Amino acid sequence: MRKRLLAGLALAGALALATTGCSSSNNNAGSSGTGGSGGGKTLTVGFAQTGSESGWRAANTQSMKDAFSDANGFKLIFNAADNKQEAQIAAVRSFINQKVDAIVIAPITVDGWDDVLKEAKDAKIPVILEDRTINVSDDSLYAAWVGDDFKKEGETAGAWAKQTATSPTNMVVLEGTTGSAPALDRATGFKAGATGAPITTLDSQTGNFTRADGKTVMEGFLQKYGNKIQMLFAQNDDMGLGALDAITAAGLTPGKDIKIVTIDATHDGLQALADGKFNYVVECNPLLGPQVADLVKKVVAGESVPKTQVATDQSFTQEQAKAALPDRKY
Ligand code: GZL
Repeated sequence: MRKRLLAGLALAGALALATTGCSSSNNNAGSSGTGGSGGGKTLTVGFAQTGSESGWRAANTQSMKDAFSDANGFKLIFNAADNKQEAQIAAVRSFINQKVDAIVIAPITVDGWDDVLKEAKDAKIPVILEDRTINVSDDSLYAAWVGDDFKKEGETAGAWAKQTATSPTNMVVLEGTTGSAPALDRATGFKAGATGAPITTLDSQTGNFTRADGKTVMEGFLQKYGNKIQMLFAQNDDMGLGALDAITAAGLTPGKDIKIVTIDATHDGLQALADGKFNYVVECNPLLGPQVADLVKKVVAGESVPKTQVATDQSFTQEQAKAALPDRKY
């Protein structure tokens, strides 16, 4: 039976911990040095990031680089795979060949991970997942996952859409990367949250979580449906921001002619919300670095760690965005 760690099953709350007796030892050479924990030596960690597709990703990458610093006892080997899973798997294989002490992956898509994770297990290199979840035949192939509850984010967006659609409403959807956990789970969550709402989905296509593709796909929607479109659900801020250009170019007013709900709550997304161009934004916290670094040290030291850690997310109205913007960290 294929197992999928569904963030939505994770308990609500700040850091839902489902402790297992998970531990790992590895006898890799790693790099010798001082300052790290994990027995005092510097830990060499390979991090396979998705790419640099969005503002959220930039914040997540910075959080990880800040946490996996020399001063914190790490030597970080960073790879961004340009959102190509085959490149990301190749990066993991490279980390295995370099005999790193641990591997961290933000998996681009949910499927295709069994083989390379088995190779890491055979090499006695622990794997920690951050951000996105995966489908695996055996969840002992990774030590732990830290991320956000995508299904809950979708439900929150769907509940807002239901509350907003007081009469029959035509909606279009900009989906995230095809086959990625956030795209799959946010869609599932939105449907659950919007159950019973008079919302008709005219079209739903991937914009690959990028501004450029969000704009291009929205241009296509507008050419096809014009002012029949009354609502846009963009599965991340960046696609929504790209769509703004298309909407205004079509002579329509975003936030008024087309109500817009997005997910991430990056600075630019909250700015669009505060400016009245978006109508509601659900947060997906990218600042996961400290939790992941703590997990890596514990796993390498053979300590028991929680299998899942779920970050807390909030949501924002236009007024809440204006109040939050001055203190936002990303
Ligand atoms: C969500 C993350 C998604 C963001 C996008 O945790 O995987 O990928 O929502 C990012 O902005 O590209």
